[in-house]
Amino acid sequence: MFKITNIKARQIIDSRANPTLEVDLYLDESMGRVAIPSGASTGKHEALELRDNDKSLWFGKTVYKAIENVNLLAKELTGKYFETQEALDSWLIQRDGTPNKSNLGANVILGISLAFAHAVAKKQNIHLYQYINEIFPYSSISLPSPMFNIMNGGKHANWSTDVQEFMIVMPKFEYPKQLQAACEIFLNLEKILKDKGKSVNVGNEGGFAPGFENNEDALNHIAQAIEKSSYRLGEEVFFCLDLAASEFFNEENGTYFLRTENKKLSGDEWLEVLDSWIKKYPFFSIEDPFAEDDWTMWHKFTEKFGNKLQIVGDDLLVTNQQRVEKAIQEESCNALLVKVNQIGTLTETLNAMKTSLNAGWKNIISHRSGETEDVTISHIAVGTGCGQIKTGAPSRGERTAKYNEILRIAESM
Ligand code: 2PG
Ligand code: MG
Repeated sequence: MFKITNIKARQIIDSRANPTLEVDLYLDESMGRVAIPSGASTGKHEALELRDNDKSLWFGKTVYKAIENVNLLAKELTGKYFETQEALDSWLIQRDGTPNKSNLGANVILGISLAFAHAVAKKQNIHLYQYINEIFPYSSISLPSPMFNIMNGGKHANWSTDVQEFMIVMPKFEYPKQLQAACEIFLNLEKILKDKGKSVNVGNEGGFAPGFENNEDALNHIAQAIEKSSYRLGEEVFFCLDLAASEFFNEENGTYFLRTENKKLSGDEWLEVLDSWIKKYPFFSIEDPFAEDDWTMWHKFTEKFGNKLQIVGDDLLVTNQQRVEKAIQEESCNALLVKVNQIGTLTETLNAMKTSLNAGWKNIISHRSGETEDVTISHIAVGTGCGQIKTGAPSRGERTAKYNEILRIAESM
């Protein structure tokens, strides 16, 4: 039994200069602290992130109402005992009473849920990843293989490319060798871009965002950087993409519009473009190839490539167990991108992961494009033994925080 003795909340800032919520939860002297991340290319089925929307203040992004809600819940929860994470999370879900947490705010609920997890781990004198594994015992503790997002585009980089994330993965290497290889490739990519007189400024997730005439050009530059670093593309290093296709889908006429290439494509035409890329480059994983409600195209894509590619649902699934179940039934993809703030409690996150795992799918723990120094997701990735994490480039402190935490975790194992 864990007795909540105090809960506090404050407004801090995230990596995009936006306010966000930080929550401290006390079980006597054991304090758990968590900062809530925030997306830019958010799925429309995500749980509600409560913001004040007062445009005269910080572009409407302040979270004072969320702090009030934490304070309100603090009054109700202080002195209460909870036996398990699930018991607390069920209490929070019921207290909110809406399907998308629009009453209290998913950021409020997640803050309390995750801060409780941190505090319980502390109280038990174990690492957070060990606590996660206690409540998610379906895979053993293991270090994840990262997808490093070394070239940014889409909404994360003012549309320098249509593709939001160009990532590399090295499934045959171990961590930290993967980190070393990613850093070497990243630095060689910087040199290549500089030699061509291109910008080496980075986007929201730390990857370069120089802008190209077409999306394939970005892949060609990364291929050069891999070669320059003496790694073998297609044997040691593979490409992954997050297309975040909802962001360039036109709901009115059902077309996909590639700005950099000035092409307006039907779902089938867009699938043909993807097919041509898949034939040409060694891909390991493709995320959100179609819009969040374009179920027909998701199914067509998975039918065609599902046995050779990891096909990842992010905006499609929003870490929501019901949407995962629907996607399993409709054979829409074969992997779940896991983002705690899309759903709002640790328990619901783990339930979605369990459903995905039982269907023979893969799970990938993910950051948001707006992040803080918080390292909770590194522990979730290790503790659930899911094998994969997506947390940006090896650049920008809020991204390196996660990679560095995995190094510390590795030492403690
Ligand atoms: C994504 C994420 C994280 P955002 O689309 O996968 O990379 O972006 O947090 O903006 O939704
Ligand atoms: Mg995504």
